[in-house]
Amino acid sequence: MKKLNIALVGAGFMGKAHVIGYSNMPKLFWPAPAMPVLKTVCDIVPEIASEAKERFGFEKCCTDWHDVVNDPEIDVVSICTPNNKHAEIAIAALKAGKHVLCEKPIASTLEDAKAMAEAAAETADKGIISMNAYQYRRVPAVDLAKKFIDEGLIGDILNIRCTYLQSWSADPNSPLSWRFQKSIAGAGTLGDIASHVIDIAQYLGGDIDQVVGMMKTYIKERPVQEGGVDLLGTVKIKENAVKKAVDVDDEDSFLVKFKNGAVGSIEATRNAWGRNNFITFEVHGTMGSLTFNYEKLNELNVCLANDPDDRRGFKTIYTGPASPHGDVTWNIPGMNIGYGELKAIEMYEFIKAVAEGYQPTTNFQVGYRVERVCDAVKESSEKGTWVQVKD
Ligand code: SOE
Repeated sequence: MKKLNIALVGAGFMGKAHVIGYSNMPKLFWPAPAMPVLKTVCDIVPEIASEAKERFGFEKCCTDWHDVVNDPEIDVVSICTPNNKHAEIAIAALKAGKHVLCEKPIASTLEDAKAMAEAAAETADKGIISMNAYQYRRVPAVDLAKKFIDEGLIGDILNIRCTYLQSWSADPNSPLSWRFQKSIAGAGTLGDIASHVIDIAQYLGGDIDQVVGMMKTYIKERPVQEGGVDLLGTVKIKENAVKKAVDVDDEDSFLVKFKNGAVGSIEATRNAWGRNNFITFEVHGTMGSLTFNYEKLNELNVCLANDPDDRRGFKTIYTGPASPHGDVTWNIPGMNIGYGELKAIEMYEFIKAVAEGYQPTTNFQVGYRVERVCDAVKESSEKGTWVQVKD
């Protein structure tokens, strides 16, 4: 079986998720499209790099990403750094002939996102694969929703309502990670999590054409965390810690018009106590409705208009072996999958695309389109008007 040497750049929380995905993929999907080999892990913090080598089982570690991009042994670069580093690493890796899986949002600026999409388009001709890590569209229940839509079972889509609500930054004393700094993250909630549901909305409903919305920052400063590690509010900071300004959005709410005439809404915040990874959508069509909530990710709710009047209502489908990506699920529906299996699905899609030589559904062009929607939301929030998403 073909082997692909993987380099991971950025060994924090998301780096761990990529490793779990690569390691478990062949155990769940067999025969695997190719065998990922954990070759090199790179992190700018030397202790994190060497700990990740030992913990995750990489053969080598380093602290400078140029070393992996210039290493002829490396086939694939998985980018899990803060957003402002995505473009330079991804473009250099693509130009060096490496396949690239990059975390979302694609970049911290629209210019960088465009440059990445252009580099991906140029190198695609040479068989180089790019992918953005918009994994939630690959949840089996979400893919099943897409199947219902594609098969015309809920008719023409009228409305798609999405939310992504989390709670990890609701405490004003949770640390000022890079996710609250515009120079590193580019945007706050918008790029970090609204981007996921923008991707899902466009996956299910086609391209978004126009947006009108608002963005708000409630918590204007946060205590500085020591050590530079992205602790996502799980750590308590010392009471007298220095506070610094937050210059990104906490909360985004916007209405959308799709190119196909459907309408919808998207809301996102990381400050909603009690909401943890509350990714939801409702799709209403002329012939039925679909609803999903990631906090119950093994369930899709379906209501079909043609059911008899006295028994029309939502029924719950529990995803399992018969569902999209059923290999990843256990033998009996209801045994359920979680975030770890989802990462294995993501790596399966990526490695399969690399092994078979086609661009996956969340390639850099798709990531760039999400970024253009985000940019239109920013402009709309400043101007208070509907804004056209640039084509
Ligand atoms: C933090 O909000 C975060 O880690 C996001 O960056 C991820 O994209 C999301 O999937 C989980 O939450």
